Amino acid sequence: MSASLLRRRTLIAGGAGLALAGCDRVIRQPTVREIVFRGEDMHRGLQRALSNRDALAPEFRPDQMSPRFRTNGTRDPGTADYAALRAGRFADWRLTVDGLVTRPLSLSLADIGAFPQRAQITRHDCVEGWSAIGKWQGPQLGAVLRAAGLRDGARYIVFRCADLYGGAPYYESIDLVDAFHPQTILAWAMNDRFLDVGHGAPLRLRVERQLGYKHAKYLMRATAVASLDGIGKGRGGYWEDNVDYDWWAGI
Ligand SMILES: Nc1nc2c(c(=O)[nH]1)N[C@H]1C(S)=C(S)[C@@H](COP(=O)(O)O)O[C@H]1N2
Ligand SMILES: [Mo]
Repeated sequence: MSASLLRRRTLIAGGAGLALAGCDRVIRQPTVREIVFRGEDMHRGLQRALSNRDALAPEFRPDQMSPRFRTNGTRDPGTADYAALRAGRFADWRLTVDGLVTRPLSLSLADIGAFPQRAQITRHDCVEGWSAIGKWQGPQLGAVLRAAGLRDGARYIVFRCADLYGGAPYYESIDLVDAFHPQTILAWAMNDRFLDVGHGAPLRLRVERQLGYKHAKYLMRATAVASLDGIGKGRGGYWEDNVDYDWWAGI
């Protein structure tokens, strides 16, 4: 083997972190240097995973919107309380914003509409394997949380809904990275109309970097908490607690 070929072979072996080059195989223990590089790769991967959480979900053109957007989970909460709110066209509905905030809020739909609005055409991905593209409009959750003023120690926002699962309101939670993500909105409009009952009237969460079950419909309450320990069975959501779905449902 010539000297230059040998150098080349060494380079290949070092660069790829593998002891494999040409037609012969050398089995040996990885060097410290290789182990360190592998660790660095892992570290970088982790960093990427974390910083990617600020990335935007794809947005689509109006002509890409799904002609039909199915409903899933609860299609009507069906409680007397919800029926009364619905009969009054949600004039008496309020979103309670409480927990670790300096100014607890009770927001009407008019209040929700008075925040700066964001509209986005995004793809909804349900864990059950269907997707649909729709247009959503409402204030950024971050703006609402700033109005309430998060207190030190707040780390998660817990949502409680008007529909009941086993007698208790459907609940979900997200951390502050998702809560302040620019595409995380409280949507009162879908496809340029008021949200219908099937899709979560009068208000639902859109948290576009996560799977469908995180997008709580029929919102009644958003609570800032330090920990998910006291919420349900402690995993942060109805499905997480009862069907072992992941709390982090990033897509
Ligand atoms: N309150 C509440 N929110 C919910 C659900 C539910 O049953 N109750 N189902 C979730 C699931 S699994 C999905 S896929 C979406 C479905 O939203 P859609 O009915 O608008 O398609 O809502 C999510 N949010
Ligand atoms: Mo879903």
